[in-house]
Formats: sequence, structure tokens, C-alpha cells
Amino acid sequence: MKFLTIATALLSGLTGVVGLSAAEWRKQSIYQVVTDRFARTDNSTTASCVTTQQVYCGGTWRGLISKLDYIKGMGFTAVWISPVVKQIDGNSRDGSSYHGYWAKDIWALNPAFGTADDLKALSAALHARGMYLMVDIVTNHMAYMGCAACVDYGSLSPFSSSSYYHSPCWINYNSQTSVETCWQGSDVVSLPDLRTESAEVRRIWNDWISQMVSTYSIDGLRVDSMKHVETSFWSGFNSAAGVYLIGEVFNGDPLYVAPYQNYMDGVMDYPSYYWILRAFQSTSGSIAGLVNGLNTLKGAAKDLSLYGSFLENHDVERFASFTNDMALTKNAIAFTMLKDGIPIIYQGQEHQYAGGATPNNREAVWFSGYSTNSELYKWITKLNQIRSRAIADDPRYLTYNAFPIYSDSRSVAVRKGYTGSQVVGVYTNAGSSSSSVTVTLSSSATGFEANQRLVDVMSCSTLTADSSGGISVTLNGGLPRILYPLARLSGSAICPDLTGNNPTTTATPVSSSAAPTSTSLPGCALATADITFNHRVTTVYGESIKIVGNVAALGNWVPASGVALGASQYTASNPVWSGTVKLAPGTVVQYKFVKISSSGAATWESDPNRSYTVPCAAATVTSSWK
Ligand SMILES: *[C@@H]1O[C@H](CO)[C@@H](O)[C@H](O)[C@H]1NC(C)=O
Ligand SMILES: *[C@@H]1O[C@H](CO)[C@@H](O)[C@H](O)[C@H]1NC(C)=O
Ligand SMILES: [Ca+2]
Repeated sequence: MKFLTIATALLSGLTGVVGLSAAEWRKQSIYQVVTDRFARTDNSTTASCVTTQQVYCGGTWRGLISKLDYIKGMGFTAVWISPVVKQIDGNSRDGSSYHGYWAKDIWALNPAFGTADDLKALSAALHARGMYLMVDIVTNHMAYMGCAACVDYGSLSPFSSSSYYHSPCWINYNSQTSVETCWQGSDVVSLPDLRTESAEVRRIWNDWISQMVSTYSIDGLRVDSMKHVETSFWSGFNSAAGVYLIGEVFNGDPLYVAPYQNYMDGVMDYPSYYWILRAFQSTSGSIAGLVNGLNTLKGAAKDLSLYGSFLENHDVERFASFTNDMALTKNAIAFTMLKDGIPIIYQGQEHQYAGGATPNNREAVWFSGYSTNSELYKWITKLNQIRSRAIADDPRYLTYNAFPIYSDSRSVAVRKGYTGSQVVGVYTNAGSSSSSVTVTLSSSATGFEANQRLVDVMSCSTLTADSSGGISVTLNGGLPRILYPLARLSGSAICPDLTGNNPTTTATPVSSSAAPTSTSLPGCALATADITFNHRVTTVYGESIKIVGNVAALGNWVPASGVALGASQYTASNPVWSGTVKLAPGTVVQYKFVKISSSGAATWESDPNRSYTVPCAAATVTSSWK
């Protein structure tokens, strides 16, 4: 296997493929996009989309490109998109192919999503931001609108005759042979099951994937219906792809799921998904089930760091369809993102979308207006920040197997990371209307030292371990606490008020002249003016630029709350970061640009502060790094 990987890497080098290996995927954080429902080319935030109709709503790759800064702003480093290949046409009782899982021609792209150039532009736009592209693929079946016995095989390409397919039969889920050789779907839309065991079918798929990866510079693949394909299919396919593959093995049993990692780099963590859901979906959820489950999975899994850790996706009910309690939701999201595996957040989680079972869980994200002020947008951003920080402090964070260090009927504490840069999360399903919950953790459990100063990075409050290293953690309003050593946060953008990175907390008090002054402009009818900042500054992959200043719209000098600029106009010869901020006319704003490293560390421009008086009209301000 190792040898094959090296051989593929060499081959890839020759053919110009720049995919991302499994080892490099470990540290990524993935945002899942259902292409048809994320963003439209016309940037509309009102275009109609009724999920129950199950029809195309107009999302495109171009639309996604224009919203990459919204995704990057949450700290994601990779985007997983719907399958890209050409789909069957038409509408049925089970809807249309807007989701992308009903292939008709694997060598053509889905024109509803865009052209080949658009897809290439998407991967280029991601790479320009230091981000990666994961594409969803289906090798198990094709699709036909009509009954299994009536499939017109000639309409499918390149698998255009019945000889490429297993004879129709419906799956008996008690038999693995049936799971692999019978058909998914129904007589409304049947899913002809390919004879993936045949050398010819395998040759076609292997050819296809190596060309897709190189043509579109794909960095990773999410593999649909993995358990429906015989395991011997995957090693050749994985080698041909030459990038990280993560398989969907839709099953909650760790002993069923774990062995699939012998055949693919990673698998979706469905077992933990069920345990996390059952633990936090209500105030009477099962913490014991979660703790037992995690311990079982840890024993069974080959490499948990390559699992995909999720709370929602396009196939399961959204968390908010079980409860709208914000505290329970915050626990569940934090737990998912800080446990072992690559975090995956499904589009719309950041707005607490509440759709139930498919198709209701595929709401159009444009209705959110892509607001970056929602409570969960900010919560997820913070979680990505602390995870990146822990990885930057000690990359072994990724392969350290998290484990529960404490639990009772409503709380659980989990440690991940070696002593010195360990993250200790304390979670509860007590809910937002609960009175406080206190958990006492010993030094031997947490690894914290006597009198060590810790920060709950979610609330930016400090705690100090006692003289034997123990800590007593109080959870208020049902919110989790995520503890990290204070000393390790200096130089980061996390909780700058505590770590001395915020100019407002330096020894010199803020002079009154530095406070915003407003001189309400006579005759100006505008509440705010759109001020565009075009800032010239060279960055490397992973770095980003923010504007931070003395008004709330510029984050009140807190880098984490500043405005992220976008790099869509950035080129090597003209490295411009750009962003538009709504500011009150007449206000004298003081500001600086801040460079944020991939680990979240903030570098400020040098003094003095910049100053600008907001006019009564939209305006553009250009500047260069100083
Ligand atoms: C959509 O937004 C992008 C950037 O945000 C812009 O480049 C593009 O011109 C807009 N498209 C339309 C049709 O307004
Ligand atoms: C810039 O503004 C911050 C916040 O008001 C202040 O602490 C700092 O002293 C200012 N720097 C200069 C050089 O005026
Ligand atoms: Ca099959």
C-alpha cells in the first residue's frame, strides 16, 4: 500500500497532478456544499427554492466562487461539493437530479452547475486562497428515471449496455452480498448497479478518476455508497485517484464501519454521529452511550484522524429539527469539531437551519444573505481557530486519540492533545435553561499542572488550576467550555483581551482622542456608506488579511471580530485584498490592517494608526501594507 502510494505520487508528479495526500488532509476542516443550494451566479438571495419540490434551484460553481470568502471566514480550508457529472433529466415523484447522485454520463459535466472552465475556476479560486477542493463521486451505480425492468441502458454513458450491470434486484440489508450486488433506488428512479467487480468496469472508473483529478485539480474525493461496492474495488481506484478518499459507509455500527478503512484512506464517522446526536438532541440524551461508543470506536478504528467528523449532512435530519436549544446545538457542534477526525460542517449549520429528513434538509443557503454575524457562524469560526491553534502548537494533536476523561449523566469531558497543548472540552446536555453544572477534573485526567492558567476559549474567561493541578469547571446556561493553556494563546487572534494581543489592553490606556467621534454630517441622509478598502499586501498560502479598527463595524480593535478582506482580485503582480464595510458618515475611524497566519496568529501593521473620515457616499480607499 505504501509502495503504491509512492508510485502514484511519482506518476502524479509527471502528469502534473497536485492532489492532497491523506496525511495533509488530517489538518483540514471541510465545509460541505450542495452545489444547487449554495449560491447562484446572479448572487440572488431571494430566488425561489422550495425544498419539498426537489427541483433545481440554480446554485452554480460560479456562485460558489463568489462566496468562498464567506466560507473561508469561518476558518474552513476545504470545500466538498456535490457530484459534478451529467445527470438524468426530468422530474418524478422522487424529484429531479439537483443533488447530483443520478449520473447519466460520467464523461460530461452537469450543465446546471456550470462549464468545465467554471469548475477549473473553482479549484483555482480555492487554491488561490490556500484552500482545497473535495468532489463527491458515485461509482456504485448510474440512474434511470423509470422502473428497474425498463432501463434504457443505451441512454447511459459509457456503461451503455446491460452487460455492465448486475441484474435488477432490491437490496436485502441483512445480506452483504445483496448490499453489494442488488440495486438502490426504486421503480420511480432506479439506480442500475454496476458490475464493479468486472475488469472492464474497473478500468473505466480508474481511467475516469485519474483524468478527473488532473483535469480539475481535485484535492480529495468523498465516495458515495462505499458499502455497496465490493472492497476489492477500492485499492486500484484509490491508487488511480492519487488523492485522499473518504468513504460514505452509512451505518452506525463501529464494527461494521471500521474495517472499511482497510480499503480507503478515511470513512465518514457515522457511528459517532449517532452517539453525538443521541447525547445532545435533548436534555435527557444519553451521555453514557456517547462515552461507551467513543471508547468502542477507538478500539476498533485503524486511524481515527482520517475519519470525517460531522453532525449533519444532506442525507440526515438537521440537528435543529430535533431541538432549537442553542446551548445543546453549541455543545454538539463543538464536540464534533474537536473530537478525532477531520471536521465537516454542512452548509446551513451556521444559520441553525432546521430541515428534517431529505429533501427538507437541503435548504437554499442564499436566504441567509450569507450573514457572517449569526451566532453559529461565529461559534464555528472560534472552533476552527482553536483547532488550528492546537495543531500549530503541536501537530501531534491530530493523531492523539481523544478520550473521555470524565462523565456523569449529563456532562462529559474530553481531552485531545499532549500535555502542554491539550484541548480539554467540557460538555453538557443540561440545556440553555439549566442552572449551572459543575464538573471537577483531576490533574491526572487533564494533564494540567499546579496553578496553571487556562482559558475557556469560547467565552474568553480564565480559570486557574489549583495547587495540585485540579480544576473545577462551571458550565452556565448549558454552554460547553473549551479549555486551553493561556500561555499557548499569546500571539494568536484567540481571546486577544486575555493574551495581550489587543491594542486596547496594552498598558497605555486608550486616549479619548482614539475613541470614535461622530460629527453627524449635516444634510447626509445615509445611515451608512459602503466604504471599499483595497489593500496591497503580499501573502502566502494560508494567510489572510483583516481590517480592524475602533468602531464595532471594524471589530473594536479585536482581530477576531475585524472584517476579513477577500483575495478574489489578488494576483502575484497586483496582490490586492479587498472588502467593503458599512460605516456611519461623519465618523472618524482609526484602523489598521492585520495579517492572520494559517495558525490564527495576528500580525499588526506598524504605527501610527490609520485615520479616515467617512463621507456621505460610497467610496474606495486604497493603501499598502506598512
Ligand atoms: C456576484 O458577486 C461577485 C463577487 O462577489 C461579482 O464578481 C459578480 O459580478 C456578481 N455577479 C452579479 C451578476 O452581480
Ligand atoms: C492605535 O489605536 C489603539 C487603540 O485605540 C491605541 O491603543 C494605540 O495607541 C494607537 N496607536 C497609535 C500609534 O496611536
Ligand atoms: Ca453495487
